[in-house]
Amino acid sequence: MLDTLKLRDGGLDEAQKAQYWRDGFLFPLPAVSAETALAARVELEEIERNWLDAGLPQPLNTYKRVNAHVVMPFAADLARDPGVLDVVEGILGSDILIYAAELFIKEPHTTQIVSMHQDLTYWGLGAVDGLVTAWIALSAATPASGCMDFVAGSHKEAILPHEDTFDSNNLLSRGQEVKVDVAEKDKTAIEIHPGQMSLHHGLTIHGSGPNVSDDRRIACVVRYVRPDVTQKVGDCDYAMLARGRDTHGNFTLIEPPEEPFTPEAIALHEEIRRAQAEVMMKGAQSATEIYA
Ligand SMILES: O=C(O)CCC(=O)C(=O)O
Repeated sequence: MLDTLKLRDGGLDEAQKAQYWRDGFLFPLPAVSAETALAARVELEEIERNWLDAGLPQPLNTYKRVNAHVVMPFAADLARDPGVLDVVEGILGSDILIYAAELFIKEPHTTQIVSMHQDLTYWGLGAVDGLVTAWIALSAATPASGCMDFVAGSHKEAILPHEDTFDSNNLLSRGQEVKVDVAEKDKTAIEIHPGQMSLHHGLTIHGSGPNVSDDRRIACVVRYVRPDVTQKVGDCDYAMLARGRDTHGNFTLIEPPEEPFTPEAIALHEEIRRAQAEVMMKGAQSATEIYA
């Protein structure tokens, strides 16, 4: 287990920024305190108890996997946490929008994996540098619990061809897999612990294995964009202002929720999900529940 990287005045120093741009990822970074991570997990598990069978328009899993920050206050709070944003600012600059927040959960002793892929493949945003993902651990992410593996330097590639598998054992929407054989020796295991995070570039090849541990592997995964990023495939797209100003107006700005699953937030979530499904599922040969 690596030591947490030391920040300078809460942010990245020049060597850490250079490492991110060289490798396409950086970890283990402090995100929130272990207490805050635990409180977020408790809130998530309360939502799982209270809302699973509460007659939501979509299955609860859809709200967890797609734009959780629109309907779950704890996800919007984590995404706007000043400690996280101070670090993200070192990559994107001082104007920061939240493009998405997703809960990637692997239950103990399950076989679900994430195939090796590049995030930007189906998002309609192009092969941009202005998107970074903060993967915030709410439980231990270790090789046993199915932590992510990154391929260093792979963000310098274009968007590579991917194949859709629609495999139900794959947590990704299309089960997409990059058509490149990644050797085990080229993978870096991203072990992080509750309250820590990793950052990765939108083109970095990454995936993760099954959770053979006794605990759930829970991450709140936040995608941040600079305001100059644009949706190039869909007619419109959405983002939440996290810090600074929206200097470009490329996204419809949305507000964080005050309570879980208010009717207004559910309606907004559906509007965004439909717009993003047009882009995410373009050309797909099969359907998937979260973007149905
Ligand atoms: O949580 C995982 O194992 C994979 C998440 C992922 O693909 C991502 O954060 O881009």
